[in-house]
Amino acid sequence: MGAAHRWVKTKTDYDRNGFVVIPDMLSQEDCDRLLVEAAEIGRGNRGAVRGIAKLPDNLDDTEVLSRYLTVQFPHKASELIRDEFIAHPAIAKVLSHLIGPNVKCMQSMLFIKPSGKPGQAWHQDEHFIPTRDRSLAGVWLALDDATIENGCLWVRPGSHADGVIYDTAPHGSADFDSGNHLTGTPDDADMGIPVEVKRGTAVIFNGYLHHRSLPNRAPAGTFRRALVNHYMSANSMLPWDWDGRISPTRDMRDIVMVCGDDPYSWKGVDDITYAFLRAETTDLDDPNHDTTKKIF
Ligand SMILES: O=C(O)CCC(=O)C(=O)O
Repeated sequence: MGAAHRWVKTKTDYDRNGFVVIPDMLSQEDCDRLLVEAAEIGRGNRGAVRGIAKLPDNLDDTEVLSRYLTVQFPHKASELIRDEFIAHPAIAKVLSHLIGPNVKCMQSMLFIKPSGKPGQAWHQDEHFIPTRDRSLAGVWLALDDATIENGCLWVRPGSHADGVIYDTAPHGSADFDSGNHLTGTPDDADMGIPVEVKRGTAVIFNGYLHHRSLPNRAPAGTFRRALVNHYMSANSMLPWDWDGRISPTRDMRDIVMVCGDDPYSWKGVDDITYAFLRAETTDLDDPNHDTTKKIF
């Protein structure tokens, strides 16, 4: 199969299933560099991350990383992630085929997920990050082999296709971080399929796809690390209030261009988001636990 046909097949699969798996999106060396960077972020040795204080130098990487489930917006604290991995050429190339020639990024997340930490309940990313044209795509980059045991992604293939954002309700389970999961979908009991992948693989999924992950039940001292970036067509404005952190807006402009042109470049770009440690909300008895908020 020639390159052009391969791209057509990749796009057809993405449109039909709502996700594609692309092995070797990152080299093993890139994964190593990102894992070193993750530990430096965790030590407080990169830019400010709200919720992370500078740690003593004598802690090893495992001791450092075991403290964290997810760092939100790591590209705001890490030059490496911002300059090399948001608009990584291999990612830009695939997205230009899946989304269109003009692509921008508005979010990154660094999952550390040490053994014993919870998963993420069924959700749709467009519930949190609304685009006008349904072009949101998550690029989930495995930095460790992701397995059922250590909490890989699970997806419901084709669940994006009806273009409906479903309601959410408390899940009441300690297996999952945050409070809510999807409800009232065509089949809430659908277990979906696990997406077990090797390190360096990208799982690219549509913002309407129902997806989740289970807890990391692998032996103590191990991790299921992944860098997840969210992208969309730059032709669409982004009416995203950053989950209530900023005033309602027609077009959130804290974006990074990934490929092509920005039709709204005349608006300039903002610098309003910041890196922070995502609060873990598995303590469902905590009266301050806000089940309505979650950022993906
Ligand atoms: O990596 C995970 O555990 C969950 C990722 C996820 O839900 C997302 O990227 O939207």
